[in-house]
This record gives sequence, C-alpha cells and structure tokens, in this order.
Amino acid sequence: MTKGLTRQQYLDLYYFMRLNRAVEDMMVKLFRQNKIVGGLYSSLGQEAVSVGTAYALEKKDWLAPMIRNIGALLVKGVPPRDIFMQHMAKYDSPTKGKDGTSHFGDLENLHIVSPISMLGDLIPVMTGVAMAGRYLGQKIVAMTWIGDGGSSTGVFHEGLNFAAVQKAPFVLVLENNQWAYSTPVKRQVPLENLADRAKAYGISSYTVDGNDVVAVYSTAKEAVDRARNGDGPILIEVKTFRRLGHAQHDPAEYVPKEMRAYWEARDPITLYEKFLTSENLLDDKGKKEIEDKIEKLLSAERDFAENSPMPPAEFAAQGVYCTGDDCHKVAPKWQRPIAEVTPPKSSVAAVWTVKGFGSGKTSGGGSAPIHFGDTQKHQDQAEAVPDQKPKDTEVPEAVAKTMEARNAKPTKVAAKVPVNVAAKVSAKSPVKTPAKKIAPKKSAKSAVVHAKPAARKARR
Ligand SMILES: Cc1ncc(C[n+]2csc(CCOP(=O)(O)OP(=O)(O)O)c2C)c(N)n1
Ligand SMILES: [Mg+2]
Repeated sequence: MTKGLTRQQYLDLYYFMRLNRAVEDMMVKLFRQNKIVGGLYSSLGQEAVSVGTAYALEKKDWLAPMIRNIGALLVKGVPPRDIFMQHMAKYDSPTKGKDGTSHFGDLENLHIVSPISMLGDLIPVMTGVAMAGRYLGQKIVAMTWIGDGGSSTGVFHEGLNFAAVQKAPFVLVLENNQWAYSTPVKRQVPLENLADRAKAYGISSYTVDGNDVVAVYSTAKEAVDRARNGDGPILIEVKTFRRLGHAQHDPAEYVPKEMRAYWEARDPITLYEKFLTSENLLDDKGKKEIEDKIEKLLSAERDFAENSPMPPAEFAAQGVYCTGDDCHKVAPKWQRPIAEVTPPKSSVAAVWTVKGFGSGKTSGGGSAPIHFGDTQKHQDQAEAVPDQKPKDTEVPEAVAKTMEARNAKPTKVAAKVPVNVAAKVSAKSPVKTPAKKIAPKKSAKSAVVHAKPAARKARR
C-alpha cells in the first residue's frame, strides 16, 4: 500500500469500507426476511473500488453508480436509511417506493445521477454532465462505473469516443471483477488489461489492484485531478473479484474453487486492517470504536426504514407522468418571437405537390384523409374546371420538368449511350454484387450481362 495520505483520510477509507460491508450485510438479512422488494446485488470484496474512487471526488463533483457501488453512495453522503428504504420500496425512500435497488439520484444536493439499467448508457450521460459543468464554468468532474461485461456494449465505445473527442472532464472506472453473470472475462474480451480499451480513443488509462484501497484512491485522485485540469477523460481499470453470485438468486457454482480461494485470501478490508495496524493508524480499541459506531448507526437506520410505511395504494397512479405544474416544467426558451419560428410564418412551400392531393371527399361530402386512390375523381373534376383548381396542388415548373424527365422512357436514355460505353460504365457499377451472389462461378461474365442496356433499364 502506498503512503502519503493524512491520518483522517486513511481512517475515512476504512470507515466507509466497513460501512459499505455492514450496510450490505444488513440488507442480506432483510432480503432473507422477505423485506427487500426485488433483487439484491452484492459488492462483497469490491468495497475498495467504490470507496476508493468516490473518495477522490469533491463535494461539487457528480457521480452515477452502478449496481455494485453502494459504497460510492455512502461516501457521497447518502444516509443508509435511504438505501434500506429504497430496497424495501418504502414510502419515505428517495423514489417513494416507485423504484428499487439503488435506482435513485439526487440532482439538487449530492449530485448523484440515478443508475441506468442498460449497461454503458451512463457513459454518454455522464459525459454530458461533465460537459454541462464545463459550459457553466464549473470545474467539476463526472464519474461512473462499468463492469467488465458492460465494457463490451456498443454504447461503452460510442460514449467513450464521444467523451474523448469532447475532452470531457470524466473518469470512467472499469470494475473488472472477472465475471459478467456466469461469463468469465476471457470469454468475452480478448485483452489481458481492459484498460487497453482506452488506446482506441487516445485517452489515458490506469490499471490498479482493486483490493488495495489506498492504491485505488491514489490512482483515482490523480485521474480526477487530471480530468479537472483539462486532460480529458480517463479510464481506470480496477482488477477485483465478485465474491458472490450476480445477485442473491445466483449461487455462482461456475466459479472455479482456486479462483475464489485466491481472492478470498485478498479481502480488501482484511488487507487494509493489516496495513493500518502496521502503520500504527489503527489498534483494537480504534477498531472497536468504529464497529460500535457503525452498529449503532445502522440499527437506528434500519429501524427507521422498517417503520416507514409502504406507499398508499392510490399513490401508484400519481407521479408516474409529468403533468406540468406539479412536476418539473419543461418549457422551450424562445430566443426569437414564437410567431416567426412557427407555422404559418415559418412554413416552407413544398417543392413537390400532387394534383388533388388532400382534396378528397368522403361519401358524406366532408374532407377525406389524404389518399391517392380517393382523389382520382376529384382530379378529373379539377382538370375539367381549371379555375377551381386549388393553388397548392399546382406543380411548379421546375418540378414538372423533373417529373417529365423521370417519366421519360428509360430506353430513350439508354439508346443515346453507345453500347460499348454503356458496357464500360455498367461494368464499374457497384450493383454487380448481387449478380455475383446469384451466379458466383460466372463473375466476369455476369458483369458483362449487367452491362447490357436492357439490364440497365431494369434497374431504373
Ligand atoms: C445493455 C445490457 N445488456 C444486458 C444487460 C443485463 N445485465 C445486467 S447486469 C449484467 C452483467 C454485467 O456484468 P458486468 O458488466 O461485468 O458487471 P458486474 O455484474 O460483474 O458488476 C447483464 C448482462 C443489461 N442490463 N444491459
Ligand atoms: Mg463483471
């Protein structure tokens, strides 16, 4: 473990890792008591990642967590009761019971963007947050996390490329925990270090031991400082291990025993305790004080959560759709007079009009919906009485010429081209590919066949 942090920083990292684990342990109990609504994901063994990276952010910075980043929420200041209540779908939860797991945010105070289930979608979103901060003259950094599996989605690449070209102050933490559901990394990415993905976008990257909280923090701090100072986005790959299954339902029997044993011997909290003890930063008394503090806090938070009511049934129909004044207002900010930028003033005359178009009548005499078949009768009438022809059904002169040219028989055009020239032109035509597919053995000949004027005509 590296040195150079203040005593308080060392102890904060320890406190938050212990809090992260204790919150999740408590939720496992709640889950088994059937008090959690929906799935429960675990970051057991990955606490150093969430805590070490989020601890590198300042209060004004923004983050968006994924399913294994409860530690980051705690570091940012989310009270454990909100996490409990959110998982229990209680009325006092941040989403008032309308959503579960860690699907909630806090745009006003803590600067947390709610997770997006579609893996990778937070990357362009948080790039946008980072850019918005820059436009507003704030020196903020935006951070989000992605798994090894999530790093193979299309939006991961689109998002990171976009962040790179915009030089957004954005830090992406790639949490390589060796598994995506039951798929091991090696079966879905042909890379030893997933940090190498950054090379494709010309951005900086780091690879760090995700079970060494000081290394994670120091790396994240450097990345956050660099992003804040204009170095553009940075990718950090943290190598770690998902100790439990994908969620509570998954016993993860597909994980080789040796692999599990290797990582269990490298528990991030145990490793850190050893370091703190060897540096005289933590002794048994200090450890006990922290444990007691967490236990007292969490039993009060859990009681609060358990006592919170479930949402009233009638609330199910409220707050689902934005209804305007009682919700956030989405209103255009007109920079020019509305009349100037809306029809009819803003209307552009159609360059392509059809006789009788839109003038059809229903059997009852009213206006019929536009339909070519329906307008035939009316067209005839319009031609018989030219004065009554509506103005907008006239064909402008330029368009009429184009129509004439289009309607002209293709044979006439082909006839003007000497056969030998037509053959050359057509031989170069990219349209020859299908012919090759149909008759692969006659490729040279098929191009010549297509060069015949008749074939050209058919393609028009
Ligand atoms: C675009 C997309 N594809 C598939 C899923 C379903 N899904 C949810 S989590 C997950 C596995 C994610 O693995 P990884 O990214 O390695 O994260 P980890 O669970 O290991 O933290 C999958 C496939 C999804 N949410 N979004
Ligand atoms: Mg994974």
